[in-house]
Amino acid sequence: MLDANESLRDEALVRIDQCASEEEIEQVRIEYLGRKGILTLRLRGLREVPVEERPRIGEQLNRLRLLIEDRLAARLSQLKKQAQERAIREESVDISLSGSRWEPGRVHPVTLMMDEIVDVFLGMGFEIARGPDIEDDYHNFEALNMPKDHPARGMWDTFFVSDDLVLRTHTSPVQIRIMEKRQPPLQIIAPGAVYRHDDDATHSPMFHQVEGFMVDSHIAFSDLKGVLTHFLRQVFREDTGVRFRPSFFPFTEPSAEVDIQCLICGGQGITADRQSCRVCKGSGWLEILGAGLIDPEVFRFVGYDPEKVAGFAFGMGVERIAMLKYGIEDIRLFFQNDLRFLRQFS
Ligand code: FA5
Repeated sequence: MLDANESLRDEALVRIDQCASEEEIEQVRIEYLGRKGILTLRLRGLREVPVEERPRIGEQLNRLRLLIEDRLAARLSQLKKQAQERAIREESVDISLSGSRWEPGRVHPVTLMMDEIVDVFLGMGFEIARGPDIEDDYHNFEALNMPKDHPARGMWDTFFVSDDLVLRTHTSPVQIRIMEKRQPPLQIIAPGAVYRHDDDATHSPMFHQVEGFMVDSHIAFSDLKGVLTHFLRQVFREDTGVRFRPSFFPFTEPSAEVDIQCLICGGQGITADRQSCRVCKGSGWLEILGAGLIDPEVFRFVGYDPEKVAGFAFGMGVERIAMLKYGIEDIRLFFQNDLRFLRQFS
């Protein structure tokens, strides 16, 4: 009996030493000390041992149980320590490795241009307003004096969302939304994205406009000329020539296209090597925005009395201004995310 217990002890200690995980330790514990474990059964079998032998063998078995319990606990803590050391080793940072480079981000050139434009108008006391990109037919066309089926709507190649909703084709609907809610005097700019079914080197299906308008009791065309001339001379050069050319928009009367003197040929129409200027196509002028005095019909739509108020409005393409300012020939460069292009602006 004593020999049998000794060999049980040797065998159990070897098994414990061989355990390589917490799961294996648990398995060995159940095998020896569980309800039907080898040692548990032996302790229960003491009843069959002759009375005079029982104390000695009982004591031996109890010592064996304590020994197995101790060795299991010791092996378990040894395994945990090893696992911890391995984790520390594996997670440690190798400070001799070269670091990864983080490129600082830059503001997109269209955002830079937009901020510059907005800044000049804030300096003149204008306030910023915004409108929705998905606009209803009424605000995008009808209240801007373009009834349904009117041919003037053809000036804007429209993306339709539904019969009544469009992706706004210009920022002019913001004029209507503000005037519906507020009374003059108003001095507002409305920057934002607009959408047209257009796509070539100078036209993009999504681009940005800055709308501006001023409404009060005595606004004249000379106010429009003063504001826009100041703006253009701030963004371009102080001596930039500015020209107002008669044009047509259904929501302004009279209307004008505003040109600046060509920045490449200095308004000569020919370059230093006596070639016709490619940028202004030999005309010496570059079209930059549309403008005019707000049509009395538009005032009637928003409930203003056209006998009592007057105003001007203008709308410009931000990408076009950036193209002229930085000599960029293809509008698509702004949206292709080529870092070699984008990195040139800061
Ligand atoms: C308008 O959109 C008018 N709402 C502007 C206006 C406002 C006039 C208030 C009078 C009073 P137009 O369609 O011309 O007008 O566009 C204005 C500017 O947007 C153009 O001068 C041009 O710079 C720019 N633009 C027009 N279409 C595109 C396009 N597809 N891609 C990039 N820029 C464009």
